[in-house]
Amino acid sequence: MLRRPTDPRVEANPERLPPGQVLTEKWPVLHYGRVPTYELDRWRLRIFGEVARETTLTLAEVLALPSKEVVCDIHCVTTWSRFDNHFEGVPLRHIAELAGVLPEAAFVEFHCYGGFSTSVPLEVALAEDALLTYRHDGVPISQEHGYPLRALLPRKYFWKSAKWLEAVEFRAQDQLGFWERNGYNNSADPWREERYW
Ligand SMILES: Nc1nc2c(c(=O)[nH]1)N[C@H]1C(S)=C(S)[C@@H](COP(=O)(O)O)O[C@H]1N2
Ligand SMILES: [Mo]
Repeated sequence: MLRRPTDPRVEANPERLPPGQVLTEKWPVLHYGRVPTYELDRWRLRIFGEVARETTLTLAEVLALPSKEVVCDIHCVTTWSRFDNHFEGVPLRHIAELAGVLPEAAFVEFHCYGGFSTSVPLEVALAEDALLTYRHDGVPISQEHGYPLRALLPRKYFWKSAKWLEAVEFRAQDQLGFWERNGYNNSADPWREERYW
């Protein structure tokens, strides 16, 4: 991670880099536990909880859903930020509509390979830039970055962007996730430096 105080994008707009963050060009790989290798014909995405229609999708079905591109900056709690990421995927809004999210739902919990989980308030998941993403900068999300599907919640520190997603649960009450139980701030707003408890 190189400190680049002279990066033209930061010079042009110093506010763009949240407090305490350092710009990086590379995309570091960070997670707890090992990287899964899925047999893709067995991978499923399950959508459940406070919904009218519990739904299970194959990868082909996920890829066939309406998609959009989000260009965003990502901010990791370990202080690296990476600008201008092009992500493509299904808006979480669309997933909520598909399953018929109920009025009781107020949080979304992401369940991943190996028991990893994280959560956000419903309004964060329904924001325009919140995706289930399968492409980054024009290529499929790589194995170590969450293939075949990960969450993208660019308004939050990047640990909320769960890799190797297996289920999306709409919940009435919040449920602390893996990092949140281990000292990370559940709100995770990079602009307010909500890093740890
Ligand atoms: N399934 C899973 N997703 C995860 C994690 C993890 O341990 N398991 N770590 C989070 C953390 S702490 C970070 S910083 C980002 C890193 O994403 P990257 O490796 O694509 O940069 O993934 C997040 N998503
Ligand atoms: Mo992280």
